[in-house]
Amino acid sequence: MNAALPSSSLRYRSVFISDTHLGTKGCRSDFLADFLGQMRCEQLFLVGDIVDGWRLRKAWYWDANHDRVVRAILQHAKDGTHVTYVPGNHDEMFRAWLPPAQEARGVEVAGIEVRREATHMTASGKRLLVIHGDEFDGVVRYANSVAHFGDSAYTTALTVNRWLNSVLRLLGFPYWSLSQWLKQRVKQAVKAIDRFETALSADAARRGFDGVVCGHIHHAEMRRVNGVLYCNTGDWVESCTALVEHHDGRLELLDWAAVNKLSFFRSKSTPVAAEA
Ligand SMILES: [Mn+2]
Repeated sequence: MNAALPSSSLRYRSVFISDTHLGTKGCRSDFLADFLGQMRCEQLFLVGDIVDGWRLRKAWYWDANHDRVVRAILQHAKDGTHVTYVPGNHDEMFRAWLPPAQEARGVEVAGIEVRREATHMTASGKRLLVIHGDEFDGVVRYANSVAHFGDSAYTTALTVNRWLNSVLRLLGFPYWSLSQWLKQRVKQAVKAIDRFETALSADAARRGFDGVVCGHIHHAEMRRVNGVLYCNTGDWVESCTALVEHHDGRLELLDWAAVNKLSFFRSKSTPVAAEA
């Protein structure tokens, strides 16, 4: 475990990850296990939806890489990294054990501190609120499906649209624009993301924080929103991103897949257990 010597560039003061969704097929546990095994940090924050046990889902999925991820996290704790776990809505079962959000300490489990929310002080003196973000679902009204359309998906959609409309014409139906529908969906998604960022930043500002670190919407971002630093760690289903703090307090969004030129089409190693 963690046998490979980490390159000095993978040493951080703190690392924040969220939305890994362990227990689902979508989790890029292979990439995540590599990242966790290679990096070193003083503080590791697990910002929710780490394990996906949402409403006792029927399609539980676990393979050797999911094991590697869990072992790597426990190893970090053993090696002296302060690991903080802030559960999200998909791992809300852990929330039941916890004292109210603003209490000084959480509950310690296997060397990991589990808390409803956390505060982090950067090396440069910035005070950050660390929360998953689903607390704001009531305020943020999402589009029916907050879809993520990449350029290639969009191009494919347009091709499908041409075929679809040939069929519709043959059957005597009027033209239906998939691209307009998709554009509308994307617009709604962008608006929802904006509402989320605004709501969290406003709350962090109201509570006197310099910034907020969150997850939940699977959209990695680091930007100033109304004078507050808004950081979203992204996810390990699609983006494979982490927020890292360098030793001088500098924050950076690390795109693990891009840095390592990983292909999302690469198949994962053979699963040891898979249940549908
Ligand atoms: Mn979530």
